[in-house]
Amino acid sequence: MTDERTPVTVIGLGAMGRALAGAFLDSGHPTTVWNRSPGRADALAARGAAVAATAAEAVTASPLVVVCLLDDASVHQVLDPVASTLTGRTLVNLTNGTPAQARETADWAAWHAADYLDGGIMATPPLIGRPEGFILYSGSRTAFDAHERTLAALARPSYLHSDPGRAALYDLALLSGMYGMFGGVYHALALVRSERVPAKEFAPLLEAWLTAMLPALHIDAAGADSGERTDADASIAMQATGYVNLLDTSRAQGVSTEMVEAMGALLNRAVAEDTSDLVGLLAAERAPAK
Ligand code: FVH
Repeated sequence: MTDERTPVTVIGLGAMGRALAGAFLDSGHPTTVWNRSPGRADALAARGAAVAATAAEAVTASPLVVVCLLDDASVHQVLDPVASTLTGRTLVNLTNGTPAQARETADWAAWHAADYLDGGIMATPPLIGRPEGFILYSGSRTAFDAHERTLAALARPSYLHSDPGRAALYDLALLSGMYGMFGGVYHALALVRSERVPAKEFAPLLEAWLTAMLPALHIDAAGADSGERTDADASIAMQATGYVNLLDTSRAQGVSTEMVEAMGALLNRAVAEDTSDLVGLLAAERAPAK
């Protein structure tokens, strides 16, 4: 277990990287930062961060190196040329990516004798350093145990699995839930606006409805695991019939149906295949990666 003053390096000073570095500084960690474009470190430097001149200098400044860049390609553009400097350090990659990319980067880090944790940030920059957000980690358990207290400065750390791809899988699945929900929200708001109802007047009802429906996800989750989803309370055939009204009304009122077509198609497929297992229709079962 490290103490709260473990030196840390943050590579990537976009909106999220600046928030991460700021949280480390607030927690008293000696913090070194580096960014491709100069200038983004100025406010952090004023708060006490050391600004490295090169990525190699940044890596060698700390035993714990946190990277938060745009995507997997940018991670490798920055780190591949300085890979040898990672030997003996812990690399924590908080860049959004795929499970396959996480596993490849873990193998790459192991090749360079670096401990590796992949992370999925479930927070926006303003939530970093606050209790509402959390960060999912997978990969080296040893690295997580050694640095858990330091990483807690960013957001509540949650270790998932030794498979480095697990955090990315959960991250993407959680984003899927969020984007699906907001897609429906945007459609709902467009629908009421099409009759000039103030969206702000309708929003509390939408919140109450979504909140009431949310616990149903546990029934769907249990059904997805067992393959024995029943639709006794709300049959799929009934839902498919009612859904036509949603689509027809949208079209009649000039509201784009692009956000809601897919669910209608899935309901129709479930009716055609005589199943209420919507998750089963979507999922292609495959063996766990590791
Ligand atoms: N911001 C958010 O709300 C979300 C919350 C959940 C996690 N995501 C992920 O975090 C990664 C970084 O996101 P960000 O918001 O910091 O993104 P930007 O503000 O656009 O900053 C991007 C940084 O990446 C650098 N960069 C881009 N391409 C390269 C490259 N080829 N070589 C080196 N660095 C590169 C960029 O540098 P610069 O443009 O300032 O020179 C920024 O530092 C991301 O994976 C989110 O999905 C954020």
